[in-house]
Amino acid sequence: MSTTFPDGFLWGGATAANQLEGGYDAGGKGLSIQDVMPRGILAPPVEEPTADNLKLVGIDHYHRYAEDIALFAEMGFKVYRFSIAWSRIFPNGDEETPNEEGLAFYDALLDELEKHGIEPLVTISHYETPLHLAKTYDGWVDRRMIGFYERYARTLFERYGNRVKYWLTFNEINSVLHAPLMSGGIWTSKEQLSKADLYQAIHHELVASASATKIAREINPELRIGCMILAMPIYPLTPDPADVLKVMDADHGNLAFSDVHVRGAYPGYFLRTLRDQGIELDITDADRETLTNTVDFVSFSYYMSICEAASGGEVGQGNIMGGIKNPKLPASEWGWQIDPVGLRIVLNQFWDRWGKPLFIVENGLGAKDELVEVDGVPTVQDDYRIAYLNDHLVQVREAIADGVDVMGYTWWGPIDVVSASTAQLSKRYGFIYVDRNDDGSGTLNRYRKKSFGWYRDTIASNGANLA
Ligand code: BGP
Repeated sequence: MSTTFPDGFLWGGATAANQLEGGYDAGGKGLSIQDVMPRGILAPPVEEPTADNLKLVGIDHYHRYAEDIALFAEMGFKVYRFSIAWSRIFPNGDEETPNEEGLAFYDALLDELEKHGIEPLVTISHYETPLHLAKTYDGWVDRRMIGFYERYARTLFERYGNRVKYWLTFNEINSVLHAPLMSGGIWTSKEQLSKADLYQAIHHELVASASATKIAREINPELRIGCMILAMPIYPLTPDPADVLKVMDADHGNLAFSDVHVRGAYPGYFLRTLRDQGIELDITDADRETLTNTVDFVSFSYYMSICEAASGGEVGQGNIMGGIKNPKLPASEWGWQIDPVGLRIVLNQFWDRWGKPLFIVENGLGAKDELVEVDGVPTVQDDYRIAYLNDHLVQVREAIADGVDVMGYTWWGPIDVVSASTAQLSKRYGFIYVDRNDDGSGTLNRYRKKSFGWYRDTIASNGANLA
């Protein structure tokens, strides 16, 4: 081991409002797209919230946040990434004034974090566009969304800007290519959506993100704004240059987003993609100017890698976007291929490309857990999760030794939450088990898994316990 984690490394965990809060109509909250997506991205949305939608209650964090944050504190969290439910603050999304009760909820949550000395990291928009904006404006396809988002972001910066330093504008912004409703609030079905509208929506999101960055700096120059992308290293299935070229194209599809976030302008390859498809975007001079408000850091989620090939290969399952299976790698119970070395690879790739501090804001293993009793206390012997965590952190340590500037690491779902893609509770990521099942039954009690103590020791030793 040549080096170790720097002092002040931000260890913690990450969640999203729609996956754990519940209270879907409490405190004046409006409906979000998630309230009508009982099967995640596996099936089209429904008309009304239905009882089979696990997100309506989530894990009842809306009422139990103090208990949950106390458990995070027990693990020694330095940082907690959470998202704000847009429709708690602006129930429809296009109102002039915010909902005070919604704002007060996050004040109370921040009070708990402060009490425990945990730094907040806030995602402004994490897959929870207000339903009204999706249905009335077709989400980000409509330019007016920029104004609604600016008002929402300004409200957050003004209210919490003196106590929240780190902000992320959009969760996994590149996932809109694959999940236009969940990621972009676009009500038109994926099959019906034209490429021109999809790219226009992307443009609006990128402008909104840059505009929020500008607003944040005007309100408080101390604020640090990051972009957030779904990172997935892509390997050629064979050394055939045609496969390598496929990888380059697929990589560009994802990297374009942060190229704009970091460099403030569209890269040539992206403009070519538009030209080749005969798409002319509505990009104003003011938009171009706004895009120059670039981010302070780049954050990303990392779960798996994929392969690409000009032809052949077996298609596997994946995190929103899948790809061709890698014959060299094992997979989780949900078919996501486990690749710790891929994390070191993306950290290096991103650092070499952008030279901005990097923040791993999601990484984790979704698995079926079995609740057992040890000395009369319910727990889960999740050695598989510990192994996943250990192996990925070893690669983070390697990347730091490579010279990469890594700000921190937040494990996805430190407490079991409802899954984004499949809307299940049985796909568990937590160090804390929540007694709730896919049929909605359960006490909602929380239990520490074996990994709880392991992560606590990792944080306490600043990574010195890694195998
Ligand atoms: C990311 C999302 C998260 C989270 C995670 C795990 O794509 O940003 O919201 O849920 O993936 O995915 P899933 O919940 O589908 O297993």
